[in-house]
Amino acid sequence: MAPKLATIDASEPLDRILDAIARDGGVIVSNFLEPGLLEESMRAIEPFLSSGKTYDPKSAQKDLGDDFFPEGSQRAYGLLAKMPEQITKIIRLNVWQGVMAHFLNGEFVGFNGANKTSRKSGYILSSTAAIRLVPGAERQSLHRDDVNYGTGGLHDPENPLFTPMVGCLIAGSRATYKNGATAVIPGSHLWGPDRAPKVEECTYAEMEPRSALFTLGSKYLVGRRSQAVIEGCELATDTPLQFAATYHGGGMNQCERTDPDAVRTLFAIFGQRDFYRQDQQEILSTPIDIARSLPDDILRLTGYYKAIGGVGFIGDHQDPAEFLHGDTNGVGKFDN
Ligand SMILES: O=C(O)CCC(=O)C(=O)O
Ligand SMILES: [Fe+2]
Repeated sequence: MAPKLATIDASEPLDRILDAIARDGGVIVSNFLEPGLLEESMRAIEPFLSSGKTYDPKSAQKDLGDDFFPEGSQRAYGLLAKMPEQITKIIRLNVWQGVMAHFLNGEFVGFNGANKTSRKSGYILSSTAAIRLVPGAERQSLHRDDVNYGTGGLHDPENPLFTPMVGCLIAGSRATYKNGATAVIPGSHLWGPDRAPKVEECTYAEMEPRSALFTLGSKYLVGRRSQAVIEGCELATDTPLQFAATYHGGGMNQCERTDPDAVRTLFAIFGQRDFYRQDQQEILSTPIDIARSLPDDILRLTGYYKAIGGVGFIGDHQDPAEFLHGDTNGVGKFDN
């Protein structure tokens, strides 16, 4: 098993948290939530998970492969609609904002006529979900969260840790090795693309409730400057290459139902760079009745279907187009 990820208390200087993420690709932040906010969050999400219905990994999410989401997990998406007060408080936390700002804000320089201008970009919510593992839940395959973006052509030599998104998994319950704590390979954000992750290389992000695991979902950009740190890949000397981020995946829940920690619940509250979206919000700009009358090829060109990697999903990883036609469907009306 790999050495454990660093655990740093939320009250520590933010730089310690940022340095650990840059070094290891991930960190556990203890006391990330106040006790009251955890209790509220668990109360708010319970009705959406307590049906006991486990997630059918073959229902809609094909983009990342049939087995991306393991058998035996329960998932509730779109948390801003399900627990708006609590998500509001969480994404206002200094640590959440500080980590997102550090890894996701950018600065771009260009000319507007003769004027050289510098503009800053920011971050927004990428996706939200509550993920519960019940006894018998299987291990998730080890993956890098940036796979959905496929940002293969991007290059920012000034920022070798360029990342489209950052993962944040908050422990709603205890997360133990036995109940399926997230497996993480520290340092794997520095690996080349040809190195396969192995279960033996993982550590497990065991957390007390209220802690949070941050992981990079980055493309690691590699030019000559940083070759020395790359393992498992031969590099042409002056070719900038991009590598992706920290390998991780949900663990396996090996508990008996009677175990006091039998159920593992995490809140995933991911952030992403704010420019990864359409320039004009065509979907919000188009009344639903007009959208319903548009042919499929136009809907596809307009963004009513997910990108190849799966970004742009709605509900249970479905294409937005699926929600246009059903009587009971419509904007904001989803099961998940
Ligand atoms: O359930 C977990 O511990 C991790 C989930 C995850 O990595 C994901 O769904 O992308
Ligand atoms: Fe993930």
